[in-house]
Amino acid sequence: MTKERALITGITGQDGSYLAEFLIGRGYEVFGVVRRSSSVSSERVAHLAEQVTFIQADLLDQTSLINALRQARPREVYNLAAQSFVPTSWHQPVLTGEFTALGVTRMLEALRAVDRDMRFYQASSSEMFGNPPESPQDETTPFHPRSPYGVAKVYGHHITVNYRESYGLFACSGILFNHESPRRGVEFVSRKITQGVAKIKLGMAKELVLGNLDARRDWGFAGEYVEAMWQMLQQDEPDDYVVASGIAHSVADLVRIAFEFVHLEWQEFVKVDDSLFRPAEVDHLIGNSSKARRKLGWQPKVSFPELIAMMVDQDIFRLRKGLPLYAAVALAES
Ligand code: NAP
Ligand code: G4F
Repeated sequence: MTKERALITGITGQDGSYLAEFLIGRGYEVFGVVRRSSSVSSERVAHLAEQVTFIQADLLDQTSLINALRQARPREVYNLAAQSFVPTSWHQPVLTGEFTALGVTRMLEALRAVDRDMRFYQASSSEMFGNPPESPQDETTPFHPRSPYGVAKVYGHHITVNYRESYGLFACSGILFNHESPRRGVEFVSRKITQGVAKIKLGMAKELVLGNLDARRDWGFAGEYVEAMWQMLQQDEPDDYVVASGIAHSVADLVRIAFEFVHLEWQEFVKVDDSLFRPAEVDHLIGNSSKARRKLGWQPKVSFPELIAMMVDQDIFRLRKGLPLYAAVALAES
């Protein structure tokens, strides 16, 4: 039987690695877009190297995207690539716009040029809500982004909807709230905390320096959020969905639970540095994913404390074994 084919941009990132695993598990032939770099950035997918076909292309280069689609001929295209770190978007606003906003149009144009029947998933973000007028946020909540990243994602969302309405493409926008994992980038607050706690526990660090502890987010486990992406592309009609746990916690809660897991008092180790506060903060996000639960049958299973425990546990395991930062570790190993 011929395998279904899927192409993932951003396959070397957190979500790309989980989505590739998930699709391979469902019998897909997976193609992954990687950009040229002088050093290899494929730690997260090293364990999948034999099962994925990597294609060199870049969101900045239209021709490379067209050629990637011509080579892979996928049924499903998952556009996960982006400049995804909010603070960097203030330092590199134009580049963030090029990758995270215009990159979406380049992908959609590539799809239009090669095969309009391909199904398209756009990785939209709860950062689009920014300072929202209502709580919790759902698919109808107006956007009020608070960073160049959030603004770029609003563009990516609207252009996806626009191409669906203009050209009849099967294009979906998944508005995902924060999702974390042991493969999360170390600059994001969850992993910065769990790695910091692991280092302190092992005597490799003495303190953990953070910014705004009062910010609240709706955090879930990336490994199960990628399933919602796939489910969106299996529906009869394309649509947009919020994917969230429906529970918000503060950064301070995350800190407390992570330190409790290793039986340490967080107050003895955590310092707040004002320079880590953002020019404009997103104070409180909480998602209402009832549409995804109803129509996709999706629902999260891993709780917030379980997620933090998993991340601290694996950070301790990696540090003890001297494993790379993003190496996939089987849960049973750690
Ligand atoms: P991530 O770990 O930062 O991964 C980003 C990926 O994009 C990497 O594979 C990176 O490749 C690739 N990339 C960046 N610029 C590129 C370019 N010019 N051409 C080709 N590839 C490029 O992000 P993530 O957490 O997996 O998130 C996946 C997507 O979901 C992103 O679009 C993000 O904005 C969005 N999102 C994430 C969350 C979340 O909580 N994680 C929530 C909502 C939405 P390199 O390895 O070469 O850098
Ligand atoms: O972990 P963060 O950097 O994630 P943020 O800004 O919410 O963005 C992430 O989630 C979005 C979905 O809503 C994605 F679209 C986006 O790509 C990314 O994956 O920061 C979370 C909160 C912020 O309020 C920040 O001010 O944590 C606060 N924080 C406090 N101290 C910190 C720190 N954030 C970071 N990165 N580092 C700190 O030391």
